[in-house]
Amino acid sequence: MDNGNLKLAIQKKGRLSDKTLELLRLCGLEIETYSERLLITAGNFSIDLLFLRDDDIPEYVQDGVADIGIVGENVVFENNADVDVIEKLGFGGCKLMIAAPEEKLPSCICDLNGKTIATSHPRILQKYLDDNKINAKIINISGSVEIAPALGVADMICDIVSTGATLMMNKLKKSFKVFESQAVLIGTKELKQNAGKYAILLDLQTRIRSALTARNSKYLMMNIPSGSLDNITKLIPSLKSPTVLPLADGKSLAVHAVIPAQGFWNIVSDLKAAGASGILLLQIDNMII
Ligand code: PRT
Ligand code: ZN
Repeated sequence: MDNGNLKLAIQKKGRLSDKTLELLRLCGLEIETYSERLLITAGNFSIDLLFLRDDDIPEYVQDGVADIGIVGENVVFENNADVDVIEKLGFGGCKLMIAAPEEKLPSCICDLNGKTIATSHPRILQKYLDDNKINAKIINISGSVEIAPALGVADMICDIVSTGATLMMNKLKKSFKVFESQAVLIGTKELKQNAGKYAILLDLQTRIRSALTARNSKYLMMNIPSGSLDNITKLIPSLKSPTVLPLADGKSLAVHAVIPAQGFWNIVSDLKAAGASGILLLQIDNMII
């Protein structure tokens, strides 16, 4: 029986599981440790979580068994699933790359003609080859693709690369990038027709965007001599104009600002040189946007 809750499919156990649960908790969902259960309801939100193998998620969402899902973009495209990609989630980033032993490394894409390429992403690879008018043979392997050249099964591989350590261990070198992926929120095409569930999705989407913006931002606090306010505000890559408060000593100000997380270390020495002291950088859990 449909209880009216939005059904969200997530990876049960794998590379996306921890980050997915972390994001959902940042969105305010209460999720108890799920152990071996396949379905749980969030404590305080009208969402049921379905724990699945990642390969099954696009189809479950396409067929409406789950309303939405969190899965790698590569899996969505590989399964050719008829779903909407609602939001990119900024984790689980990886690249699907052609890699080969040094002596067989292609120097131009035309070198792939006539070659045998092992992959667990045959559909994405075939599209890439077609787009580039290359005629190569694809061997579909479900796991341990990286050992195919050493076994003589294929000339090269097309596999997911994140740090590159697996390629190095197998004496393979990267060549062309076939696809770039990250975790995405997907939804069934029929979702808008269910007003109740669609409203829950919009609420969840606002929370996800707030959590993602917060993750990329920090709250900067510092004290500065009153005379250096102009100099200092020019240095801060603030998302909004900073908050400035007078301190009790009559000659200093406290300056607070939300800044992009990445740029902070580039401005620290300039802030200090301009007289800033007591610099604090705080994590932000959520930013309502
Ligand atoms: O059991 P289930 O079917 O649910 O999981 P799975 O084993 O099929 O997938 P899983 O958990 O390994 O990966 C889930 C998703 O994470 C993938 O679909 C990608 O979207 C994303 N992702 C991010 C990765 C990687 N990084 C990654 N490095 N998926 C796989 N890898 C593998 C890759 O296949 C290769 O064997 O890691 C190896 C390369 O890693 P590096 O760091 O050595 O380059
Ligand atoms: Zn899988």
